Amino acid sequence: MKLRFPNNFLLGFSESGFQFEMGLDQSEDQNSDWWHWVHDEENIFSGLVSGDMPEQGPGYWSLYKRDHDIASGLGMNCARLGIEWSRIFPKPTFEVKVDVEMSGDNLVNVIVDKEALRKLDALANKDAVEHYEKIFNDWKAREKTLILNLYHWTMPIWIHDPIKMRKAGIERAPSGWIDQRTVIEFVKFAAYVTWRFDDYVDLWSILNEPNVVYGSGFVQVKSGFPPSHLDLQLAIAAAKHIAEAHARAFDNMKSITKKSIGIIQAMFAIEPKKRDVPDHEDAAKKAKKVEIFDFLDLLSKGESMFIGTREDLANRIDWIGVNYYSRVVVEPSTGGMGFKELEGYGLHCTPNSLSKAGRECSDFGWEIYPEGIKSVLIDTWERYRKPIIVTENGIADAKDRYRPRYLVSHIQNVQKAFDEGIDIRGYLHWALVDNYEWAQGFKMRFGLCYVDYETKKRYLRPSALIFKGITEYNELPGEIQEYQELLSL
Ligand code: PGI
Repeated sequence: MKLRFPNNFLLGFSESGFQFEMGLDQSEDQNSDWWHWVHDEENIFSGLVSGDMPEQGPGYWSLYKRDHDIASGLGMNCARLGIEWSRIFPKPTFEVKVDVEMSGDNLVNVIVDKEALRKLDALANKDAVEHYEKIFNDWKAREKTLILNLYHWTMPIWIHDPIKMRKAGIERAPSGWIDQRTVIEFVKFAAYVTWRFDDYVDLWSILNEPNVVYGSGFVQVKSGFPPSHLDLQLAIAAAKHIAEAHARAFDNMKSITKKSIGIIQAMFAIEPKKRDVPDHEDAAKKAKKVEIFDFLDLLSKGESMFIGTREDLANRIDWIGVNYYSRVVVEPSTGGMGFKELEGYGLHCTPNSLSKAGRECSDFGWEIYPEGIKSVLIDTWERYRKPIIVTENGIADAKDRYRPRYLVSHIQNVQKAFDEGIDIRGYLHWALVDNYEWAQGFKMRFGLCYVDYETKKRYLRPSALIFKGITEYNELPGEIQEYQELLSL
């Protein structure tokens, strides 16, 4: 059976600045929190981060034409790119005055006017601005869709210095999202980027995976994510400020652009250990709310179980980006939030083993669970009724042993969701080429292309040709679906 996509369906790749840009020539950016974080001796020595350096990366800053050629060759019609705040504003923007309105502790309005934009333009690093223009222009000249995402986890060191937070105490260091001033500086950056680059951009996204930023930074502190400071109250403070940053950026961007503005969220299929057992089903429901939907509820309905009611944050999402990799299996727990994530399933498996359910697991130890993408898409659609794009889906698989089947089975499930009437506009793969996987460094290889980090050469993996086969006729032919059938053990 053939499964067809509509003609304007977006098929492409996603990437972020920090993970891809550095590697060649003058591309190193030392002005971000993450650059300092992964260079820190104590972080490396303790094993919190890998010791790999992002400046040895795939070098997209220099090789963007090459990567765009590859993507075009694979028939891709859409790219989701990231822009680095620390490149645009390597120096503080505090001196640019903007009107700010508070209601108690809540930041309810920020106005970045024309004069502020001109001052920001004077402060911006023109080399970086012009270089991004070249990159965007090269992609747009190919008549393709560009989604630009503003925040993919990195920020300038002048606003977030996680090492200094650890050494001097969080009160005595630039503390990123736990400091409300960060909201204002982020809104300036968002307004400036929209004003400067809107001509190139088809769809805007403000945040990539806010749930991971406060969750990994303040709760799952072994993840190697800055500032790695265990404190649930601070996680909530960060979440509140990130939500304010999104909403106030959204308001300012709306006065500059007519284009749709979305948010990208990390989604997992959250499933109960025992189906149809009420307290297990209940635990899964709670986990979904806490880990995935609470933040989106805040920005769509103005309601959060942690932050309360905020009318000024509601209706700030035009489209939703779904990043899906695997599932999480939970059981009830008396402590904590009422649920516990189980080892041996989903994200918590041994690399290259079989999960407790007998499913294959990636180099990262993430269980391959393709039907989960369908349920996540259905849940997201039913809850928000907004257009959806799968903005990330992929697998760490250096040898390309699992990826062909991963790719086909996930796209097949996206199509099934589409056939059920869900408004899905596209599927973007993570990633086009191998890149810097945050605290894990270069070991995790997510690329449709292998990268030789010595020479920066890109080599197509077999999966890349499968992707090409799908874009070629804009459908999943039966012949290719057979790759998926090998999956059942
Ligand atoms: O790990 C692969 C990719 C990253 O390279 C992207 O930057 C990031 O957006 N990925 C996987 C996820 N998110 C991203 C899924 C959620 C997740 C985040 C952190 C799972 C485990 C840890």
